[in-house]
Parts: sequence; C-alpha cells; structure tokens
Amino acid sequence: MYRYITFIFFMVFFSCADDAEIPIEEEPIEDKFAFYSNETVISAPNIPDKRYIIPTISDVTGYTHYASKSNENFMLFFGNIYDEMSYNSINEVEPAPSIVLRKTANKWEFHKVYYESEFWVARNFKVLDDFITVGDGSELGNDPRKWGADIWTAEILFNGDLSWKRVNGIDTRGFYHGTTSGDLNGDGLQDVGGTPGINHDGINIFVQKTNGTFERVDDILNFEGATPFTLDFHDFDNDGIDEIVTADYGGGSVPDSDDHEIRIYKFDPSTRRFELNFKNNEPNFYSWGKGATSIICKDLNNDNYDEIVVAREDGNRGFEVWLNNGDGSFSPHFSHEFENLDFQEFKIFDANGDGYNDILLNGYGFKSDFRIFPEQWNVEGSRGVKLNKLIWLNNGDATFNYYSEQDLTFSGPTPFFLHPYLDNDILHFFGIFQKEEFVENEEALKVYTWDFKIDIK
Ligand SMILES: [Ca+2]
Ligand SMILES: [Ca+2]
Ligand SMILES: [Ca+2]
Ligand SMILES: [Ca+2]
Repeated sequence: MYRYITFIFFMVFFSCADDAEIPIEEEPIEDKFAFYSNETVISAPNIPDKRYIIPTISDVTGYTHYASKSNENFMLFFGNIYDEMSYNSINEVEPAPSIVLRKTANKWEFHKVYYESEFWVARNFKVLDDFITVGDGSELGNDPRKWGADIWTAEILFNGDLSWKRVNGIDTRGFYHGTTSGDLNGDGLQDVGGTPGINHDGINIFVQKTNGTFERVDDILNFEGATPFTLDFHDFDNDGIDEIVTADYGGGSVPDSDDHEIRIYKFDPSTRRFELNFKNNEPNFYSWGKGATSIICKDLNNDNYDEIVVAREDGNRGFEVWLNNGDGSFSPHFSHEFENLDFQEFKIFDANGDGYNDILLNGYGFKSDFRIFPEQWNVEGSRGVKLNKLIWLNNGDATFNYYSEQDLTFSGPTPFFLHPYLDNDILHFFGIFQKEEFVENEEALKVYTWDFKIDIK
C-alpha cells in the first residue's frame, strides 16, 4: 500500500502545480485500494434470544453476498442459534431468523430480518440465477443420525427482498451440510440436493414440481459407497440436464489412492437414473488426505468446457482444479495447500477483468497470511488484515497465482472473516465484527462493518 499512496500524493502535487493560476477545485483522486468502515445496529425485535445475532454474523460459514436486479448489494446471514453445543435436538431450541445488510454509498448497514426462514446452524448454499438455496448443517446431540433440519430456497425479488420456501417436509429433515441446486429434469425449475442428509445416509434429492413444492426422489441417483460431504448439480455437456458432482470426505492420513476423489453421475435415459459416468482420485494434490467442503463448476480456460473446483479441509486448507477434457472426463490440473491461511469456501468470478475466471477465498482465522499480528482467538489484537492470498488469478490455462502486484495489507480493520464479491465489476471484500454491545432494553446489537475495494482491473 505504501508505494501506491506515495504515487497518489505525487500526482496531486503535480496536478496542483499545473493548475496553480486557475482556482478550480481538485477532483478527489479515487484510490484503487481502499476500505470504508461503518457502525450499524442490527435490530431483531422478535428474535428468540438477542445473543443469536452473534453467531449469525460471525460464524465462518452460512453467509453470502447477493445482488438484486435493481443493482443493489446485500449480505445475507443465514440464521444461527446461540450456544448450539448445549442442546441435544432442534426441538429444544427456537430457530434463528436470517439477517440482511445492504450496501449504501460504500457502507454496509442493517437492512432486514427474515423470521420466516428458520435455521439452527445454516452452512452451505448456492446462488443460482434468482434463487439462493441453503442447507442447515446443525449438529445438535451425540447421534449424527438424528441431526436433522431443513433446506430452504430464497427467491431474490427485483428490489432485493427474499421470498423463502422450505424444500423438505418436517418428516424429511436431515443433516444438510452440503447443499446444491440445479435442473435435473430439464423443466427449467430448480431442483435441490442435500448430503449427508436424512439419517446421515446418503444424498437426498428434491425435484421441484410445477406447483412450486418439492418431491423427494432419492431413487433417481444410483449412488454407492461412502456418503460425500458436498455435491453440486451442473450441466457439463449442455444438454439441459445437470449432472450430479460429488467430492469425498475422508483422508485424515498420508494420502493414498482412495483420496481426493470426484465423481460425476449422468442421467441415463435407459435406466431413468443418474449413473456413475466418471470417477477419479488424485492423492498427490495435497501432502495430507483432505475432506471436500464445497464444489463450484466454471470454465477456467475459456474452451467452453467447465472445470470442477473443490475446497478441502483437514489440517491445512486447500483447493484443487480438475480440468474438463471435453469428453466427459476430468484430469487433475492444479492445487494449492495453504501453510498460513485458513479459508472456508470460495467464489469464482473474473476479478481483474482479463476475461478469465479467478478464484476468490473466504478468509478467516488467525494465521499470518491473513492477520498482521496473528494470535489465536484474538481478532482485535490482530490489528488488521492481509488480502493478497485470498485472490487467486487465472493464468489463462486454469492454473493460478495469488495477487502480488501490490501489498494488500490494511491496518485497522478487524473482521471475523472477509467475503469476496463483485460490485460494478470491481472486486470487493466484506467484513464484520462485534463486541457484544447490545442496545439496552432492545433486541439489538451494534456491529462494525468494512468494505474493501480492490480494483485490480
Ligand atoms: Ca427441474
Ligand atoms: Ca448434462
Ligand atoms: Ca474449460
Ligand atoms: Ca481474471
């Protein structure tokens, strides 16, 4: 940052000198790298417990940016109950509402609470066209088979409001840590998948009917083997019917031939089911066997065949790229294992405007590639954040290097996490923090927000 600020001052000096005899007001020179801070009060009068607001806004997963057709930016925090470890069942504790912030003139402010979306601990989501689909991955009690809550979809209306719908029924609640959406039958209506699912037993599929309700049809997927932790629906061959992609959990040791697996199931008209069409493993992606937590499929080398990107955890975090060979098969292509950075999930978009999709990470945690003064559990003591290694730019061939042209270290902001998004095609990151400053006699909490503008175009 220092070099850039020096450059700005230099420009201002010469600009003034040139115009010395003409008393016109200088246009402010906009910085390409800047952050804007704000304080806002989240007010949720009908929340079961105002302490719910804390995990809802600070948990490392269960939030996303979305934009409305009216071109406004929103941050959606799916609900999260307080002190989840002290309950044995969702029946013991009221669900949490979802909270939305809105961006106005570079600042993020409290916007709205959605009480109708009932979550205990929301986790993964997919934003697809005008819908956000999200699963509840709450783990209340000691028996994973009894973990059970809901998948929700929210339609993004023109003004950014959300219209919520529960996908499953009360009798088909499951452990929906991995959740996705897409069209499995070519009727244009988004269908939904969740895993490890009901009874922790596999993959649950809900096909949307024309009346907008969903029908559980697990049988259309011919899946055998260990239950995956994450999945995606994606149409790789552009026939209008999505394939089902899974990535394995497991590992936890020196990698073997069975680690870092992806599978693709394709609809087979002769069996009327999704059958295994491709499977591959790459133990050498990482030095330690990891478990997949999310999948995004996008074209990374502009050959019109979409690649598969998988985020993994267990020990150090990492992500990997499987190259689409164009014939239904995928080859191990690129991976990165982090020494000093924690991230949870990611987004893919073109961050530097070169026409190639980049990988942007949700950074969090207390390691030295994210915090200036890294110290476990001490966000305020870290006194700032580093953004370089959250930005992985595409070399044009689906290999990636982190952004290193400028040092993106910002002292001051102390967000729990940083979340990447595009605003008018410019890369931004959102961050938030709170200090348990509840408003007296109200169900409201003061929070601190930051918006980082990272113009690398
Ligand atoms: Ca459909
Ligand atoms: Ca297809
Ligand atoms: Ca490609
Ligand atoms: Ca790019």
